[in-house]
Amino acid sequence: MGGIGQLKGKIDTFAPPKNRKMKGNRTFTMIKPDAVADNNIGNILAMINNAGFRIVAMKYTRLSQDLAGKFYAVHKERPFFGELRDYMSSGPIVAAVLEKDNAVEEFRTLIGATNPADAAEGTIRKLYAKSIGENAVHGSDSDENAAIEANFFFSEFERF
Ligand code: IDP
Ligand code: MG
Repeated sequence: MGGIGQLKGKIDTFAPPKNRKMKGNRTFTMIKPDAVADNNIGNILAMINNAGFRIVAMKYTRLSQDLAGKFYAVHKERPFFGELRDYMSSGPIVAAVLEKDNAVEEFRTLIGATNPADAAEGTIRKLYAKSIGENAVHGSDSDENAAIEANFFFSEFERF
């Protein structure tokens, strides 16, 4: 046997062991209009940094109705879509990209359940969210969506 068959074993020796394969190390977040209006930007950023996330990109901005609808297009068939679009365009937000090993999952743990009534003690939503809709922060739900959402707000020159 020759050719590729012979090379295969050699190539495999350069591949990282499967048990060292790590989930993505970046996620995307927004501090939502209710938390910005309540002057909780500083408190929430402190929790994010204290939990070991590094801020890779950040901006203070405001979504139009149209952009809020585009960002949450995945929810357009849900009964709360109109309410969500109105709320997310109702005032300024802080958008940021965060870095940590296994970032998506770790950040979802830090923010807590969508409904603050169900969120664990000490989570951002437990501390600062008002309701299932006005729930203080966004956190990506997968590595793929984290990349899509980060690209929605930031160019490659705005990430460090
Ligand atoms: P998540 O933000 O925890 O991932 P999703 O189910 O993806 O939750 O919903 C996106 C956002 O839509 C929520 O963060 C919240 O702001 C809003 N939302 C979700 N469920 C409801 C609802 O039942 N009523 C009003 N707004 C909702
Ligand atoms: Mg979600």
